Amino acid sequence: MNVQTITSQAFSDQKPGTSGLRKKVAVFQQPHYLENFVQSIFDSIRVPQGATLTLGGDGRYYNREAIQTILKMAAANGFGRVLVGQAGILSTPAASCVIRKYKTFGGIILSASHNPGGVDGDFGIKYNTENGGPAPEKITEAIFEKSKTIQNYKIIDAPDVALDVIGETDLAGMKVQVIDAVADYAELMESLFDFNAIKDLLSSDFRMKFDAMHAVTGPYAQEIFINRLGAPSESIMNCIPLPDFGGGHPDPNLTYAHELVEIIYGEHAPDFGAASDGDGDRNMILGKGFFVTPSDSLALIAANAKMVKGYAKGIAGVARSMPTSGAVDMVAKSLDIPCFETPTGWKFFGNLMDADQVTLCGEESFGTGSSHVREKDGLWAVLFWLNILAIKRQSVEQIVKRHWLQFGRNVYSRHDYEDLPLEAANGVVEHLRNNFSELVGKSFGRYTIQTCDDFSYTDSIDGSVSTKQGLRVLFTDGSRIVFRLSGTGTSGATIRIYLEAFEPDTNKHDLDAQIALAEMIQIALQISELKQRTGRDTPTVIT
Ligand code: G16
Repeated sequence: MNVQTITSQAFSDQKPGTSGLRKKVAVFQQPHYLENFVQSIFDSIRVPQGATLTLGGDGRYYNREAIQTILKMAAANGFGRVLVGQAGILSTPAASCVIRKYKTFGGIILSASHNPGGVDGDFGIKYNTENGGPAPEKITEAIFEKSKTIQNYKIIDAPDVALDVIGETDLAGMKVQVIDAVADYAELMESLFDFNAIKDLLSSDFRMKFDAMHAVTGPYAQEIFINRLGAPSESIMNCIPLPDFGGGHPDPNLTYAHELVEIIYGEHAPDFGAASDGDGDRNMILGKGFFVTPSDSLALIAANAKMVKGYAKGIAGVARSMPTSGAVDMVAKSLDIPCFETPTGWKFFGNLMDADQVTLCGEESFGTGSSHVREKDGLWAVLFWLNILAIKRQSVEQIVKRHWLQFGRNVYSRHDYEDLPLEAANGVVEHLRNNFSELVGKSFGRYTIQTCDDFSYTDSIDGSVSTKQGLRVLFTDGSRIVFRLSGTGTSGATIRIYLEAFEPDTNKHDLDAQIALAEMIQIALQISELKQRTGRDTPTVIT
């Protein structure tokens, strides 16, 4: 094998965020940039000779080029086989499924998730370990440290490998196996959900609309909803993956999935709507003219899990990220199962699932999942809802409102202030942090602050500690405001303000969240001095 060792400079900006390294495409196109990060991964994980790697991405611009580079580097670094999704495409949950099913030595996933793509958009890369989940902090830190000092990388000199046809190719002694990951993933879904019951639902007068947002789930949706579940073809939209996602922002929320939102709030709306993001791990659930918050969706899935085939034996426990509402906590309490509160980022759920302490987990950022893989899983959540709907035969709105009647409603909203100057955003956080002691005991109308803290987390399995994971302002009545800097943006800084108030009064369940939380919103702006420090007082996205 003709291995070349290429000398290059180190890059000190390769710090993986909440979900891997994300930068503008142009940054990744700098000479040696991608190669340095990939070599830093390989050096940090100590690849056993002849190991198998999983490789694929969400199909965004630069996916194919990056895959060819990584294949040649994998061959030079001693891998014996690489499983690649057909055409270089793997959704993030499908990658996790493939790593687990074929027991590969981890995988590399190319995606910037919900961030826009195209030549001027974002690109990203992350490493998932053998359990199929995102690498824990100790590995991502090691990769980052390596990337600051690395001097050279290994690559072979060979022509590109054909990736469009299923089959096997030899690359300087390493096998490149192009696989049908859509089939692998669809089989896993069929083992968890009652496809016959969903088929019956979809052949009744029930209508659904799934929006793949021109991202990676298109082919998976076609195979599952249309081919296997027999839904009419108009049940799916934007299902052709495009390198720039059709110019859209593939983030399934009320702002960016506006095409679907207009349909679901319009005349002749279908009964059920759903969307998923760039790499297929996020989901948004909608009923006719009705939005289900991700926090409520998690709670509802947990409450109804036993009626679904793959979870019929019951769930071991649940976990949610700290800013996610406490709705699932209520369900856990009534089921008498443990409920864990972790920092934002899917990687924090992995240890709990590996130790069988948790079956279901979720985040307010449109992520829901279970121990069937080690990533959040957009289509899985959609199928879970369809399975519940197939059994209950009630509307989405009725199901959610009945859930609130039983457990109470956690009124919830997230306000995002995107693309802020970095210094101003850090200033807001520092200002709050420095004022904790003055805030405690302060009253604002009917709200009084009880405590403030900087969330830190100790992993009960491996004892690792993660600090500075978001600022919590807790009120005496159980309401809370959380402030957090996003870890996934690539331009400027994003402040997220999470607002939550528990509402046991069923007469108030119909209130719009923005109205119910109006006072809290004002308190958040006041105590953070957001307007004075950033010049903004209106969020760019409200969910
Ligand atoms: C990533 C992580 C999620 C996390 C989210 C937070 O999502 O995988 O676990 O909740 O980031 O984003 P932010 O730091 O911007 O609030 P994804 O879908 O981008 O991989």
